Amino acid sequence: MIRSVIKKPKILASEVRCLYSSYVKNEPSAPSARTDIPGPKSKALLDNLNKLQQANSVQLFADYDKSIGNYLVDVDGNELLDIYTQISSMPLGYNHPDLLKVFRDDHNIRTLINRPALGVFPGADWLDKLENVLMPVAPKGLPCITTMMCGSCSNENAFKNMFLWYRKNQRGENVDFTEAEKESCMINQSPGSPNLSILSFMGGFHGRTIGSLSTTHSKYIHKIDVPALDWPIAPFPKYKYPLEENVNENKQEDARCLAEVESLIEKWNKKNHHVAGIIVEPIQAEGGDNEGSPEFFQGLQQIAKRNGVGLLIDEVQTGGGPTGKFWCHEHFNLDGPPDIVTFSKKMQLGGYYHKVDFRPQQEYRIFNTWCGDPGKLVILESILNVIRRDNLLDNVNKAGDVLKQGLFQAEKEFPNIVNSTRGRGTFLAINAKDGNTRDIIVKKLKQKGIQSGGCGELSIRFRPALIFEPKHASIFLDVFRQVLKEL
Ligand code: PSZ
Repeated sequence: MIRSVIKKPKILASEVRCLYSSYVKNEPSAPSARTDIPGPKSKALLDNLNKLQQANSVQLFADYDKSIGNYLVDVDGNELLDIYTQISSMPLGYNHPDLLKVFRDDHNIRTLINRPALGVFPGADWLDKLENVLMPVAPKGLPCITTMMCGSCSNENAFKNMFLWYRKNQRGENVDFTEAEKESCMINQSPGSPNLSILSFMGGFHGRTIGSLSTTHSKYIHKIDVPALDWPIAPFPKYKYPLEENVNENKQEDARCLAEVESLIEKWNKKNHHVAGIIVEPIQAEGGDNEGSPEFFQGLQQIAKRNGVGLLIDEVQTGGGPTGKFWCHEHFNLDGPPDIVTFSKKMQLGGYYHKVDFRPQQEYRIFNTWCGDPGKLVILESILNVIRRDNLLDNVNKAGDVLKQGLFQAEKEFPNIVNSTRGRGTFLAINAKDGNTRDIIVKKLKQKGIQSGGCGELSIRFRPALIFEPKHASIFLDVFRQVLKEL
């Protein structure tokens, strides 16, 4: 889809700016919705897909040949400005020229098709890729890396890692497993399968596999009918906005939640169901973009250290730059690194960084067939090069500023409809006055060519690509204002 400037009879100044200043050329200059969304072609495809599977979560069918930059193009020809980006997973938008080149390279194609079982037969350049792609963006103080597939399996294996670490600390460094442990674990009994737990937070989302689902508490539809582990669940701060006007109350809220964490650890320890680790998102994303203050996270880290409990920060959704720093927890001025940081989404493959102390003592304890995918790592290599070359974190901060100021403005103009603008970088959210209004806003945005998404009960969330520029923020804000006027 080449949009030639020369062939057009009249060129608008804004269009020229769009064509030449974008990180990705040939983006549409504005969103356009030609049909209802989903349009007739999407609807027909959905009818047929529904014969094969429960597919009612599908919003539209996309044309990934035509989608470009910040614009998701659907099969009906609608060009949607995408501020949702595959649930926050497209750092460079669609069909970025640098990524289109990745598999023109023969070695990279061979890397893709000869997919190894990385835990046993890694390729000659695997170490080089880890050292030169994943380690340069490692959170400060975390020198070890374990690669995995998706966010859920990263958290799942990170939990195991925390349990192994906890038991190692109990056992002492060089103590062998006992016969009783070896036998009892085979029938899911202690001492081999110990009664340990992971503390998580109300409103958190960490995945849908059985272990991670027990730490997910955002919506019942994720959990209902599935057995859950009896693990402690602490309250996550719920702040009053605007933050500057509610400093004292929000401080008390931090203290309340931290006290509850400490008391839950004590309670679970007492009933011999010791807490081995804590899992927390730096911003609870699925649960409604609930922020925790730096002080909250500092306090949480102190509690973890004081109690000999591991601290896992889940950066699956926040990692890779959308908050204006590569990792969101860098905003928190922690006293040293967390013990484990999990990632996926924008990082293309899953995995986690961790402290040396969390390294299992025996091989095959954290292991599966693929242990990640080198094919994804060569894509990530290009993504990270583009982020550095084009200074995209700087762009995130600039676009985020425009977007956030515009959202504050919208709150002022429409105080009865929207409130509680919050977030960092372009990882922002705003609340509607109620869930129904939120759903109407998301729907109307879609009909005007904006692909957005809700989270929690009331929130509209912003998850654009790192190539979302101030001009895209302005386009969004214009449409947003129109929608709010129509309500
Ligand atoms: O409904 C779902 O299954 C969704 S919607 C968004 C997600 C999942 N996010 C995934 C996610 C996450 O946001 C955080 C903070 N941690 C873990 C996960 C799980 O990642 P995946 O989906 O790759 O297993």
